[in-house]
Amino acid sequence: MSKLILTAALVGAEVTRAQTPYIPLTPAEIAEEAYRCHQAGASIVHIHVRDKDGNPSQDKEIFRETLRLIRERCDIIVQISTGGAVTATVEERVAPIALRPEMATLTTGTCNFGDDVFMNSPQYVERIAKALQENGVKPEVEVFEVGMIQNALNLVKKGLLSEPVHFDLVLGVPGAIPGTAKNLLHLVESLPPGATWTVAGIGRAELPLAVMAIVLGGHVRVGFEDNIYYAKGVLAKSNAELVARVVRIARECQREIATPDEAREMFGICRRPPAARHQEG
Ligand code: KMH
Ligand code: ZN
Repeated sequence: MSKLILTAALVGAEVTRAQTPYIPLTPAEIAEEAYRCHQAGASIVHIHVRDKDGNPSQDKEIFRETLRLIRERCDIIVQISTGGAVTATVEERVAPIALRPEMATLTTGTCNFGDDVFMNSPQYVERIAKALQENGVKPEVEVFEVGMIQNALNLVKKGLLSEPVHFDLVLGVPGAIPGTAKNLLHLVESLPPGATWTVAGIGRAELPLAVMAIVLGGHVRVGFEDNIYYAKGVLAKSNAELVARVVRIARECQREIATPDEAREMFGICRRPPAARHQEG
């Protein structure tokens, strides 16, 4: 089995300080949290950013500053969100891709998202896929429903997405595919040959689905974007606590943890020289 790639989804667009005082919101807080997760064993951080009032933002300059501060602290792979918040326009969502991060997300279909709709029309998806391709950014395809896998394969046919495709299977968002073991198996069995996959279980689904991914040969995402609790009623004090627990379980299962460079190699990410990283756009 390949080494386990751990992603920490540090902040998201929805979680507030009222829900957890431990959520990092400013570029400096996000960079510090990225460093802690790197030390705990994560090789990728998935990041959103917030404005000065703590509201979700796709502002390229806030992303630029956050990327710079993370890069000062450690060599973790930074994966930016092109999903943003449900209120973001497609142009806002595309904007930070010009910074040419090593990775970014690409959701390949529309779904309900709590009381809202996470809009990813074919036109939106193609717009984002093209921007990723033009900027040489490795996509992580976010799958909230099984049909989104086929939509990704249609992008491959159109030449807008390169194989092998890397998927993030997101289970447990209210309004989309529920976070059950059976659903994870169905999604994994629906992937094309050669694909790699990570699982992101939302809320209480985070831990059991992470354990399944460890033994099935997938990869794991944890973090406050998906789940703010360490145990029932007990808030995690840092994203790094959630990362460290998965590292301990994986080691007990004899699954080694990938370093950022090993993850780059597994995902075919061309390592950009430090000076060239995040300087574009
Ligand atoms: N905040 C969600 C509406 C992504 O990062 O690409 C979308 C999301 C997916 O978080
Ligand atoms: Zn996200």
